[in-house]
Amino acid sequence: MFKQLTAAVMVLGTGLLAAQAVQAKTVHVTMVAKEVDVVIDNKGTTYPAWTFDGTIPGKVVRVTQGDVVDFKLINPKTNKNSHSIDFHAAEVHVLEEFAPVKPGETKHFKFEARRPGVWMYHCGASVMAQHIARGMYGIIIVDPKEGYSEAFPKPDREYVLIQGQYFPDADNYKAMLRNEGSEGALINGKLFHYDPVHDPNAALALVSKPGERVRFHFVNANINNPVALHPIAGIWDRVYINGNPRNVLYDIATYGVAVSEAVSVDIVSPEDRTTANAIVDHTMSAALTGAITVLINSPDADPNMGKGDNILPRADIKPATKKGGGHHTP
Ligand SMILES: [Cu+2]
Repeated sequence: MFKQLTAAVMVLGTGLLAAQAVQAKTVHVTMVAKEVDVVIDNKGTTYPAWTFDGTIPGKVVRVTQGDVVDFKLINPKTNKNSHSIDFHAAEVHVLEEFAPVKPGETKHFKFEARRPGVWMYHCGASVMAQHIARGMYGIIIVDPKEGYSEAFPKPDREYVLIQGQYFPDADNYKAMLRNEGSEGALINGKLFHYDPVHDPNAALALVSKPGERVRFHFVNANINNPVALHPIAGIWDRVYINGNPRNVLYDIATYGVAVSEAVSVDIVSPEDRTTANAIVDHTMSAALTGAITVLINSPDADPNMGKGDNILPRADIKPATKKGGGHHTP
């Protein structure tokens, strides 16, 4: 009897916990616009970037569907330019919440993340092409309030990959608008960031164990070019358009990602052997200038990679003493 009661109480307790887990909350997010030099490749080439919080891309914002994002953008008076933020997950007023913020000013607004999925955020200040090309973009993940399900299984690991176009001539926005002068593809802010095969200076590759489900949250932050997202030596087990569990496709070789689109794609490697994939933008002009990411599926995979706060690994490369363009091909 006592055992049954205890079990009943435990079930009740679990139910309460589950109910609490989906209760909407307010998530406070602050970003500081920073016009700073950042390292743009694995050998330490620096670039005069415009950023959220000093990195390309900005930090991962992660909330649950129904949460209110209480957002603050600080534009320090030491900056030269106005900046703004445009969350694709927000349904607001483009001329109010998303308005440019002058140096020395702060913008504060709230929005409810009503719809689940993965969404780009970016600066929309003029000239927008330049603000995005120089690095002001990131991802907001809105986890579905229902949680995981058969249609949307819990992944064993997750990685964020954000692709951008690299324009070494950072001031030449006219060239950017003509789509001229782009000399590489950035993945999470660096050329060949996770590709030790094509870049001997690359310190990082992404990892999983054989048979694990790895979910990539991918954002096309190019200013002009679509992306042909393909896992070489693998197949996307599922593609969730815009990261929404209801928008599922199966068994896809290449998924076309429009400019500003975000997508979640799953890969499940064979259980019985070590494999490796090259996650590429199959557009050759992008792949061969930086958009290749190596995923190694082996039993000795670091158990911490692709989990918790480690879904957007950043190689910590010291700036090289000599400045210059970072153009190189494998
Ligand atoms: Cu900006």
